[in-house]
Amino acid sequence: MAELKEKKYDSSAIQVLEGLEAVRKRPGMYIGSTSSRGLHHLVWEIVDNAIDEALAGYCSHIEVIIGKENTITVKDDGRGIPVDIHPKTGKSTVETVYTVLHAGGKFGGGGYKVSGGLHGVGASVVNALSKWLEVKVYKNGKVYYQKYSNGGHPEGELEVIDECSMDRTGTSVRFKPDDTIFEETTIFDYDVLRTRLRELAFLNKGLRISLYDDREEDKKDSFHYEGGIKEYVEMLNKNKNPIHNTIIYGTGEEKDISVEVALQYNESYNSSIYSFVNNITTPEGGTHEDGVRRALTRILNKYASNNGFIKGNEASLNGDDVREGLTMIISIKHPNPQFEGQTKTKLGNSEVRGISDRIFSSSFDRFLMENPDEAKIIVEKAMTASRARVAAKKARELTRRKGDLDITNFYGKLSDCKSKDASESEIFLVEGDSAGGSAIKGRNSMTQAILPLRGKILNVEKARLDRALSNEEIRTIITAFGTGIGEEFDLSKLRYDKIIIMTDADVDGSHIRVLLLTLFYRFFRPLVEAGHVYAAQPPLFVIKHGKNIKYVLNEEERDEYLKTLSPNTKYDIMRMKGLGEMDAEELNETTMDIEKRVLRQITVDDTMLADEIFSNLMGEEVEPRRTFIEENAVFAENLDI
Ligand code: 28F
Repeated sequence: MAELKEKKYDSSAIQVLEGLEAVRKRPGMYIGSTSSRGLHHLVWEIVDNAIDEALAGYCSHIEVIIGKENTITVKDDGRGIPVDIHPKTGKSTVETVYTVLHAGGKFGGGGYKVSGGLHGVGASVVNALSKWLEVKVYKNGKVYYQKYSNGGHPEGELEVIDECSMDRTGTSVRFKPDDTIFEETTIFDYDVLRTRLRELAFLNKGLRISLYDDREEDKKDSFHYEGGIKEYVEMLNKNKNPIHNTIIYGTGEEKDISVEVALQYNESYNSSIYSFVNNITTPEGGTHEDGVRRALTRILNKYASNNGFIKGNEASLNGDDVREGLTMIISIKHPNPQFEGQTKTKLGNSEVRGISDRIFSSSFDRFLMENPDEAKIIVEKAMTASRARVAAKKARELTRRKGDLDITNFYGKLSDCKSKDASESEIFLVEGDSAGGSAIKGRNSMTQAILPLRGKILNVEKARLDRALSNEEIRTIITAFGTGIGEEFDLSKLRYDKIIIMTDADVDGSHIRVLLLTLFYRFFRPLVEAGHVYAAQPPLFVIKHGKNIKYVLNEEERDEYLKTLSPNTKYDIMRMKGLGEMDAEELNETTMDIEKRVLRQITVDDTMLADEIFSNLMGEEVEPRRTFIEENAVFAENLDI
């Protein structure tokens, strides 16, 4: 009997090491990547366990500390991980949680794991990818301690190292990521941690989450929201001019599924809807979002027609109408979520549609009844949107008809490429006629189309679709892309694989670039999301020595190049003022030739941040826009250009 037990323990110990070794072999499979994103994922795995303890009702404060040497400490004041022997592994539960793969899910028994990062793989994965990890548990008036090193190997058993008062309970974990795994970087980004921890505090009302950065003096934040997602909506709408005071809020529970919705309308024409399942963002939406959207349209239509807002033969409100200027957060907690879609971020559980519809519609209905003044403001905003939509449709039809007449005008502008194969074709949107002229001469006419932009591009942050369609430059761009716009948008009709913005490296150039990006982000977002949008990078300096001409992109490259020259080389450096300074051949060499150029792909990783940037930069307020255009580097950083 004893022998059998011994054997069992041995084999499970070997399995443990093999499990953690597998994580070290293919870290990407467990944490997505070993880039900065993967590094931060380690923190989320540990924080998620603390959040679970909070959701179970036992933890009210979570602290995260970035240590001087880029270690991370996470503490909670929950019950503390159990220290007794785990029946399935023969080791303490603490050691089980930290060394057995998927311990969180597998050993959970009873209570379910509701939070969990995108991967939700558990604490043992963090241990496997750390140089060392220490865990302290405060429980039973004692402080328990265990340390692991070199990817999860216990240095000893779980032991009692100190005493504490009987009412002190909780778990504290400190770890140092393994720099042989995270080769790119092991430096934690305060703002990345801050943004997500704040979000977790919004999503879990009443929970306090604090962040400290020991690498710098006095760098700390503490987040605690009694109003939860209501306060989240308030923050998101702060710079967007809300059109009514109350933040509408609905909550309820059905069949172990809890639903929370908060919303408020602002002056803008965009909608910002963010949904979450078990604290995980669901950018592709899903049944929870469907249910709430459906209810929003139905309830507003009912209210509008019962109260005489929809006149005569006027059209009823559609989804786009009721979402104009809407900021909304939907947060549900589900014991068994099923994720679907390309990136597995779309909720699939069909029962959730009806549940979220019922819970939201009853509170929204009541709000409209009880607040007629605010209801009127909201319904009238949607009615205006509806009328504008009808007008936009007419404008589009007009564009199409006028388009026939305009076609010579259009083709006069676009120098199309010969190839009709979209996968090899690209279009350069070029600032100004003179650069446009050089680009036409310098291009590869087989695959490269040139569209010079002469007129001003409308700032669509301040315009509805119908006005955007009346702007000639925008109409030309839409015609060239071939995709259509608004309700008619069809990505499969895109005529070019790459849309390349080519502007000067000066203030005017960045202004035009931002206007174009705003247009793409607001009206052609799938283009950006599918990675079709790029910025060309014309050189900033030209270095001439003897017969040699060298173009470089930035100061860094310039200095690098100068170092390679022998000390007695007599050379000239010129700052390039604009695309127009280069002749066709130079432009081709430096900026357009597929073999030699450097393009920046425009990606929008974080839609919430992008939305904030675009609305702050391109909205009504002049000051933030001016500051931005002057310090345009911020844009590159935040938008991950
Ligand atoms: C710093 C990170 O990891 N906090 C945690 C608990 C509390 C329990 C627990 C955790 C039970 C069977 C797995 C305590 N008492 N913070 C944390 N706090 N895990 S992790 O249980 C672990 C599961 O196997 C806990 C009673 N039940 C649960």
